[in-house]
Amino acid sequence: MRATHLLQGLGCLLLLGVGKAVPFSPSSPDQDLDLSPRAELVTRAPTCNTPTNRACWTTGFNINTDYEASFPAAGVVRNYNFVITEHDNWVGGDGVPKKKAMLINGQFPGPTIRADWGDTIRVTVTNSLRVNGTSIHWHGVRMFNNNVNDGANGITECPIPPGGSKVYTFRAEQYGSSWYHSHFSSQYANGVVGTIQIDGPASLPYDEDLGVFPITDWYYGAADEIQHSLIPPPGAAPPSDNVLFNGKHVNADGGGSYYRVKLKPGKRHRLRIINTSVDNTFTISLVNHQMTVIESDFVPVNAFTASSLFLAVGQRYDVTIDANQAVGNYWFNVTFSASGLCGVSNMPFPAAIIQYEGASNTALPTIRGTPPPDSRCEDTTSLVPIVTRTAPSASFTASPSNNLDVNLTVQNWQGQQRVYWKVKGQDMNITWDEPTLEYLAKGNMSFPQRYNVFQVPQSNQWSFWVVENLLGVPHPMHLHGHDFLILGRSPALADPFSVSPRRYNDATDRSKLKFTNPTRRDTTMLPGNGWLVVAFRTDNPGAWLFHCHIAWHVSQGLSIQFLERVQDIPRTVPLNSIRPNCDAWETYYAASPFKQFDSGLRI
Ligand SMILES: *[C@@H]1O[C@H](CO)[C@@H](O)[C@H](O)[C@H]1NC(C)=O
Ligand SMILES: *[C@@H]1O[C@H](CO)[C@@H](O)[C@H](O)[C@H]1NC(C)=O
Ligand SMILES: *[C@@H]1O[C@H](CO)[C@@H](O)[C@H](O)[C@H]1NC(C)=O
Ligand SMILES: *[C@@H]1O[C@H](CO)[C@@H](O)[C@H](O)[C@H]1NC(C)=O
Ligand SMILES: *[C@@H]1O[C@H](CO)[C@@H](O)[C@H](O)[C@H]1NC(C)=O
Ligand SMILES: *[C@@H]1O[C@H](CO)[C@@H](O)[C@H](O)[C@H]1NC(C)=O
Ligand SMILES: [Cu+2]
Repeated sequence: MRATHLLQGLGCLLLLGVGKAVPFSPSSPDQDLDLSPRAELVTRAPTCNTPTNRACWTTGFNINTDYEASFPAAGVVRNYNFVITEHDNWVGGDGVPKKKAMLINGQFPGPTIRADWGDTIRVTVTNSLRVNGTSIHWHGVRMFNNNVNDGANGITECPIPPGGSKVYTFRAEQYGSSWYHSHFSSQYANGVVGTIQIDGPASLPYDEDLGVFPITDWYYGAADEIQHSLIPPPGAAPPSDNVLFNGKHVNADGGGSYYRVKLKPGKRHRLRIINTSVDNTFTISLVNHQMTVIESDFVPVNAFTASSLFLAVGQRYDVTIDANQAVGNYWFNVTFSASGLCGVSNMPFPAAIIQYEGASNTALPTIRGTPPPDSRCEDTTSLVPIVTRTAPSASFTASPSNNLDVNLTVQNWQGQQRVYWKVKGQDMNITWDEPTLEYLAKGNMSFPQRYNVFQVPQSNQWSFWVVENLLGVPHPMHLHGHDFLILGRSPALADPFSVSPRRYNDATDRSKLKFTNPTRRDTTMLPGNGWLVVAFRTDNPGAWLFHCHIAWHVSQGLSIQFLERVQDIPRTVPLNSIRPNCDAWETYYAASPFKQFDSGLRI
């Protein structure tokens, strides 16, 4: 195996962050909507959104509305009940038993949360696991003035103990497609994950909305055991056992079945593709069809057409697909980078099937198609957001204070060698029952070094960060509480291990940065032995994680937290609201034989 392979699996730690601050004033009474995935909403917003005009939403709100400035008044409250349970040798959607599954409402993927733009979402999470805590992070949800609902245990809350429950409440200020997942160590690799669909305007007309389409790597082992096996060097991530499309796929022995995406001939369909992987990043392509991207993460973009798309863990693409080919079945392929740098799978050619109405329900596609160009593990930065943002170039100075370097070390831990990922020389290692917000509640600003706290105190300023990768392994970097502007990065190389680290050099690299409406999203790739410059505006007080979204890496420490406008946090969120759950967790954990053995954070 190549060294690059070995390193790719090193765990990142993830931190979750949730925010909440704006008082909610729902205009209609709560309704209990027991929505199975893709079920129609009981109550829809009145809308001018039609197949010929998707840009329209409702009076005063359309595709050009800046949703960081305004969004529709509180509509319906969407109530969900999530009960997380534990299952041994659970037979998943590919027909193979998984040693340990942890499922929401007994299903994988978990229930789809569906709401209209502006609605209030309220999810009651009950932990019915045997011994694990849990916390649920709502990936990409801005959580404006709502840090306490970000679901990052050890940062914004204590874990929910077995037998406990917690209500998460937040507004659907953004619209589009996303997902949620446990942030308790590598628990989401056991199945604690589901999708979010928030209906709103779109940058292109389409006829049919096919809903969410999560694609994920899948492991037959138990997440805890895999994570334990990564403690000693090289600590490299294992290949996934399979790749599931909306929870389904064939298995290596020929069992299981392909997921079929149904298209209506002659119609234009919207599909919300979400990478809910633990480790694997991949490229998708459709035999004989193009995809038109209309939104990336929660950011609507000028529509553009592509024959293949690379999705890092956590990234989403809303695409339209025209059913303009002969009625039949076509492969929907997932392809891994030949470099192995973006993860590997024991399932070499994962695929779903695009099936036209009128085509055989059982026949397999016959055209193999052409493999897409190798992604080199690099996401596109040519997306053009419809609502523009410009960062002031004069405000950007690269200095040691905004430099974050990512490196790997091996250190002694409890008498054995252990792999750590460090940012600026420190691996993240939080204490579950002392979240950052608890420190603030006590008025204690003396955070342990291992909390990796970076203060951004000024209000409504642009905050610039230069991230440098001192190793060849690329990392999908995710920020909570914000979309960041991707100002620039070094190009991905076919073999990033062949060069020494390329650091950001202001004299030669500044001219390569794009300050005027660059790609804006919440997750992007940090190139191997390369650099990345991102910027966000300090408009959302809170403790927000910035971490690698490879669950194994976040568990191994690859995370920091931005403590944004700490003086404003207490007036935007009720810090004492986290106390009851923390009390319950402390009581539980003191008596539990199952202790934290990693950063405590994973996506
Ligand atoms: C989480 O649960 C798994 C499976 O029950 C167990 O093996 C592991 O020790 C638990 N970890 C923690 C930290 O509770
Ligand atoms: C999902 O993200 C992971 C990690 O970045 C990546 O290895 C995988 O290829 C992605 N999957 C898709 C379908 O893009
Ligand atoms: C798509 O997937 C199918 C089924 O695994 C495979 O036979 C075909 O070669 C793949 N095509 C491409 C372009 O990867
Ligand atoms: C990165 O880590 C390696 C191994 O621990 C170490 O030798 C090297 O000096 C580190 N690089 C920097 C720039 O700190
Ligand atoms: C603040 O937290 C630090 C780190 O846990 C601790 O050492 C210190 O005693 C605390 N200070 C106060 C005033 O509680
Ligand atoms: C995290 O920090 C605690 C407290 O200092 C320490 O006991 C533990 O070993 C650390 N965990 C790791 C994985 O280094
Ligand atoms: Cu990583």
